Amino acid sequence: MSFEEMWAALLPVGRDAGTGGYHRFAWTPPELECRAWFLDEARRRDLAVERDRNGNLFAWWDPDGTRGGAVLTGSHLDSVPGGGAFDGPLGIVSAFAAVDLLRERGVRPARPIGIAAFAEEEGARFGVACLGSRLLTGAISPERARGLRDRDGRAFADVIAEHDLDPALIGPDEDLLGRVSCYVELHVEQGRALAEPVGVASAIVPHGRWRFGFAGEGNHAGTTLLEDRRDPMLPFARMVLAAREAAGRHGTLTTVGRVEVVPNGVNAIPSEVTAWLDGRGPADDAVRRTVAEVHEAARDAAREHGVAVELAEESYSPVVDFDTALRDRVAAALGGAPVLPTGAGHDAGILAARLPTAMLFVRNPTGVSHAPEEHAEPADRLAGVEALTAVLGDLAGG
Ligand code: HGY
Ligand code: MN
Ligand code: MN
Ligand code: MN
Repeated sequence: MSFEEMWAALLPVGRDAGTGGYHRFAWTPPELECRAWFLDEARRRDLAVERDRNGNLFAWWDPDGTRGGAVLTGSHLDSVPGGGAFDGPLGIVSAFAAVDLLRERGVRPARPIGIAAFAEEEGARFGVACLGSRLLTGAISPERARGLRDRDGRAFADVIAEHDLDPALIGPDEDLLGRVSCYVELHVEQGRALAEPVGVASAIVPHGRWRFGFAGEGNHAGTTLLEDRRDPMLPFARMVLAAREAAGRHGTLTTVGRVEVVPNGVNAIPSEVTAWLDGRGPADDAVRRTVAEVHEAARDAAREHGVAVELAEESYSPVVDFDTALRDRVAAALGGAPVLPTGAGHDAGILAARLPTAMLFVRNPTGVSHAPEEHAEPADRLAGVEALTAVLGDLAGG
């Protein structure tokens, strides 16, 4: 199957016909359909397929059966709610297309080439970003992961058990990591910095997620006087505004989402509000100060309204500076390419703690991501495949 044929096959999966946004949450039917597509494409190419103990998928091209020193590429299949078509899948479709090109050109890699589809990269179902690659590398404890719950209250352990994964076995896989020499991820650009079709990543800025829980007192909207209310909506509202104000003060970026209101009626004062804060910025201390100021504002407002507030840090990734030797080698394999940082997190950022890691970005003319307008032109997609082919051919030798 050509790139465009693979792309056409994936495009409708999990896509909302009305908004054009994608809803491919880990272990839900659309994402399972994408997983099946991944396995089909791997088998079509006689690649050895592997699912690790955490549910990450791998397809290996290992003509000499050496198993070791593999060059791994790939990305993720899951999406944010209402996400774009390219964030994740572009890296995987491009990887299969790059293997095809290498074979067409008679390349027999001296090292195995692997294609990964990491599970729950967006954290859209269980809240923690890059859950699959965090488990693989030991960046999250299996105990904590087992207890993570989705928005229906279902535990991660129970969900993966339905897919023949043993929750007792999730966690680092040193054998698998030991078979990999480096990881190169191709991803759609999530911004508008690229003037050329393909760029190379220099770094990922610090970013994290914090869960705010506001507990008040549910009551009747029509019979509870203002002075008798303990309405969690009010400190929540203050938290949202404080997030924007603090970001402005510290040059950071804050976003509030994944809001749950209980019971979320119109004529019932809520008893609880849960809201997640996504915080990112140029430096750790700027992000930390931003979150601290949001927390302080939320606490003050909670006190004023007789509401309890709880803050939990769900995930935090300090700045990732990609391996400079690999970065420069990748740029050289492309005959030179723009080098740029990103404000988006990636599995590559998690794997960078364990392996030399690099990223390629494919130009996005809209600059929009995590929304249906995310885009990459066909010519740029093919430029991305050519770039990945050159990089894999260089790194895997042969
Ligand atoms: O949220 C992110 O930064 C990434 O797109 N997962
Ligand atoms: Mn994303
Ligand atoms: Mn992504
Ligand atoms: Mn009533």
